[in-house]
Amino acid sequence: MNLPLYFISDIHLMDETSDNYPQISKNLENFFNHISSTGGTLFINGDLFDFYFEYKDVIPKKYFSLYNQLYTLKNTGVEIHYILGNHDYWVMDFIEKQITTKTYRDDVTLELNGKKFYISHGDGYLSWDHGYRFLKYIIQSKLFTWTYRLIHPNIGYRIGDWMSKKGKHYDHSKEYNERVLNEMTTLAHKKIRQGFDYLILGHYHQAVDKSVENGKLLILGDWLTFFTYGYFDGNELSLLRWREDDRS
Ligand SMILES: [Mn+2]
Repeated sequence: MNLPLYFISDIHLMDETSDNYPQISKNLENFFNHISSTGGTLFINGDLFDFYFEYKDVIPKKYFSLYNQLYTLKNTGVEIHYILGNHDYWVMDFIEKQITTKTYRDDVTLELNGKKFYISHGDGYLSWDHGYRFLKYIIQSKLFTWTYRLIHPNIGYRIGDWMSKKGKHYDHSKEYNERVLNEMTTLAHKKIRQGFDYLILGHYHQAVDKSVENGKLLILGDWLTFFTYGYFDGNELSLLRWREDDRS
């Protein structure tokens, strides 16, 4: 696996006609161009799309420019590893084979340059969230996916867009963010005691770069308001902010 490693999460890409799409798309394109200029490997920690559902013979056209950007990046020799989030779990072979190098439905572990990484979207880890874990189990089941695939795409996307916008509460209170951070810090201790150096998560829409024992917890922020990314140069892991003016 080529260095450096880049990690992004929670882009929650929506319709090309949505207000912030042109800016987000431009930022992404510049970021991907930067990666192709340095080489390396890109990890997407989930929720790339706000809603994605792929059918056997049909893909959603509204993400065409993103497909093009990722396809171009992949063809420059950059590996793209995509850990599916709760908003984009329903991919099939188009994303798995054409757009990414590898797609994962579970957490990913990796050892590189003597460092052990535990990489996850991060959902389902809150101790109080039993209802969520049950819902996740249902909607990610083969039966649910198979049944949903029978719905006409026009209707399936109507429902999906409605659901994803209904769930749009990405600005959390300070108190909630602190509770989440406490839980993820506990999880980081656990992972580090199991022998990992780094726990890298998305999902929680907060940007955290925190030393835990001899390792680190990174919560990657998002590309809606933070525009942050994880960066591993071979020795150190850090959370950086993508600033257009630094690179133009
Ligand atoms: Mn998520």
